[in-house]
Amino acid sequence: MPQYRLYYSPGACSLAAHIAFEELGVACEPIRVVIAEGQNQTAEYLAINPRGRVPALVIREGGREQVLTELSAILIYLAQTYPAAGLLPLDDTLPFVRMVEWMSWLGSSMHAGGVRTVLRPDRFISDPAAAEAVKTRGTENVRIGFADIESRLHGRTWALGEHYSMVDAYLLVFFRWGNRIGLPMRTDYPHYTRIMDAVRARPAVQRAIAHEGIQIE
Ligand SMILES: N[C@@H](CCC(=O)N[C@@H](CS)C(=O)NCC(=O)O)C(=O)O
Repeated sequence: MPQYRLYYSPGACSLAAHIAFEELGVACEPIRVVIAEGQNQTAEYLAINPRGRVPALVIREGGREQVLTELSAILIYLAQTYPAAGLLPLDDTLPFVRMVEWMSWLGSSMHAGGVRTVLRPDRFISDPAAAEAVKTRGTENVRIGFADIESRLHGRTWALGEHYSMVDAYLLVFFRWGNRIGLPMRTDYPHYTRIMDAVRARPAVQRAIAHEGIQIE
């Protein structure tokens, strides 16, 4: 059985990987790397993930350690290593690619090109005077993204249909970020809210949230 260390920052996208471990009940040592305090840029952390990002999963097996980065890769690794838990649909082509479609879009347009422009405009423009304009335009883009999520979740039990999956956990990260950037998530996105309330009600999710010490409105 591999041993795991999961590097996470409270409320970062690493929350979805944290939830995955709680859902699996697989032992994992969660290691806090607080981005707001620059802990992701220390020499110690950069030796683990030179990209300076979380999540990073250290997999220790047979006396050897490997580091896996990128949330979607970590979720697929866990789903495939522990298939009985059904974290993600891996067996049939269409459900599988639907999951890849969600995770690709969340990781790119919604995260790197969306919420990040609002929370970290300094990464997109060096002139602090122009940062506000980046944030404003970024917020508009994020709202377009949330409207798209809302329409896709309409009439669904979970993001992928009848089965809860780690796509729902990933969506919870964005729901919280939406609140953080001041969007009225509960009033503007009722279908998204309904599913996120169901995600939050899961004991595994509550454990991950409590461990990270974060709030989700
Ligand atoms: N594409 C990466 C993105 C990881 C990422 O950007 N994580 C953020 C936290 S949500 C981070 O580590 N930010 C630190 C920084 O940008 O300095 C993934 O999906 O894992």
